[in-house]
Amino acid sequence: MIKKFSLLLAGALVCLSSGANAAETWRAWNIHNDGHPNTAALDKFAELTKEGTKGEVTLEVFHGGVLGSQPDALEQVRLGAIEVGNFNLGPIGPMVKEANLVSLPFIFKSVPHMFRVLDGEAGDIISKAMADADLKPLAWFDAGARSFYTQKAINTPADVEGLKIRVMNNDLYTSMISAMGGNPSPMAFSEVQQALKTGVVDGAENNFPSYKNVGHYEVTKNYSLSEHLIIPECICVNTKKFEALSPELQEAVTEAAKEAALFQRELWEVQSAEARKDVEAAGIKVNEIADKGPFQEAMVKVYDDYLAANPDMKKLVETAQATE
Ligand code: GTR
Repeated sequence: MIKKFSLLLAGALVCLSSGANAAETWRAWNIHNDGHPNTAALDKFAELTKEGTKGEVTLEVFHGGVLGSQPDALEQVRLGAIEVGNFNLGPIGPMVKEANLVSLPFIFKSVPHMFRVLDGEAGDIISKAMADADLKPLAWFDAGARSFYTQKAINTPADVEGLKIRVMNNDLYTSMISAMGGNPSPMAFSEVQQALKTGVVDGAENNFPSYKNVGHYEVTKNYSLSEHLIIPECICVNTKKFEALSPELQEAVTEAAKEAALFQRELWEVQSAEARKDVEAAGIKVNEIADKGPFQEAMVKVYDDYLAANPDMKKLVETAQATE
């Protein structure tokens, strides 16, 4: 009897350590609420993962940033305390140097150009570096372009002078605002609306869905289309958790992420146009900037300083710039 029991126990242990049949539940972090395209895309990812892995991997998605701020959640995923999340590559830059490519202002000519860069050699280098840092990207989301919103319209870099502008956590964004004579204020996303309302900051920058979805449009009057940053987002998973899955399950989860990303990109196109219309209907003035040249010129110093401090990033920058 004892012998039989120990055999059974040994069998169970082998099974557990190989991870062969152990069904997994992964926690997924999402900063956005209902009504944002990424929320729908993450729910889709959960549905497709369950289907594709036949219930071997189940995702429990936590929306609205309830599992913590983005920089905290990134650390949690790296540690394996949260398994997966939809992250903006902006706050990943300080953790994974290669990912900072996308945070150089005006590095991409357009969203399609950004996807072409990610699908090429530069994307492979970024993906590998992120995976090595325990943030393996399974698929890329569209996040449009980020523009400034403030009380008065911005037409030239001089209009940013003296303004306190909220940015995400990344030294490149602080340099970007400083290069225009503004005062950068890094802050968690969840604090921005209150900071705008109370005048702690004069403005912020984001895409239309985020501007609308968390009510930033209620407390700023002008959205000026500087489109200075085009930052991709990822579905990123803790590398070790992912690699502990069987090759079949890895493939199924990757497929689910890629399909969810295609869904996200379609939704993004429709819903970011809708978000623009909605804020305009609510009285926001969307200000077209006739000439973005002066903004690009103001960024020369940002590139120079950055490349002087990170000469090993030069090749990656050139690869992105040379991508048609
Ligand atoms: C949004 C993005 C979030 C977060 C936020 C921010 O556009 O989807 O992940 O980065 O911007 O400004 O903090």
